[in-house]
Amino acid sequence: MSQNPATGSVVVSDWHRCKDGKEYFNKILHRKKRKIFGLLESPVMPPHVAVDTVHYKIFLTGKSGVGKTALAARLTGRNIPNVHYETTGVETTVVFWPVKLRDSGRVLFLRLQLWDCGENALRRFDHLLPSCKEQVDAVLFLFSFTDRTSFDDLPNQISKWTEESAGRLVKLVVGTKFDLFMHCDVAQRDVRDFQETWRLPVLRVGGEVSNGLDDVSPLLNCLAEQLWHHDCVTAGSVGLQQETVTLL
Ligand SMILES: Nc1nc2c(ncn2[C@@H]2O[C@H](COP(=O)(O)OP(=O)(O)O)[C@@H](O)[C@H]2O)c(=O)[nH]1
Ligand SMILES: [Mg+2]
Repeated sequence: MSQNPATGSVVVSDWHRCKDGKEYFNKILHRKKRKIFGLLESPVMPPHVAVDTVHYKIFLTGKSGVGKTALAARLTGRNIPNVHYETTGVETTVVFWPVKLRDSGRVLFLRLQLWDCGENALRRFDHLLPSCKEQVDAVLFLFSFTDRTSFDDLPNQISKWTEESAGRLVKLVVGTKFDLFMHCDVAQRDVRDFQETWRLPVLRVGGEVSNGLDDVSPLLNCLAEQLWHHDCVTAGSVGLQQETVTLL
């Protein structure tokens, strides 16, 4: 697997704050709040604006109560459930996110389908995990800053997915409940050490969901970068293989 791209090297960071991004970000907002998209809905751009939409399937994993359902809500601009109840099966949510590629200036709409599955349901129904894994593009490994065991279990979780996927997957780590610093159980030094050892991006989330895009843009841009870079590397290596076959 190639090295992860540096933050901001693939897509324009903070594009949601730039003037030329406004037209695109307006399509995912409604009265200054995030627009909720159903499974069959998508942002509609005027005919003269050609934008390709790239589809990705993203699986959220982490122990029960770590904040998977809350993260899916946060990324779509919905309120976080105050009371924890175990997700009863699989819940899928669609997030649209426009990005501008730094090299070419090309604009893409990412359509991220988030798959959030309750841990109990996964244990009880054997068919759920295979369908979550089918054609998955990225896995978000969640740990909670207030639960040390969820952090300590990350290497185990990541290794399991790495063995199976053989580098086909984008992996990101998300630390939740970063707002509950009084109860923090994971030191920043430990996070830095983890990041150096595993060479995976670690993002931090927490607090109330805001209506603005500042809250979600670091995570969504980071995910966009990793996914697009991964696609380019895969397409490049496929191209090379085909060239070799033609030469032979
Ligand atoms: N303060 C705070 N609470 C959170 C955060 N994320 C999740 N929670 C709370 O933690 C509990 C479990 O979250 P949930 O998303 O249902 O966990 P899941 O079992 O992994 O889906 C809920 O009561 C949420 O309100 C966060 O970032 N900050
Ligand atoms: Mg849940």
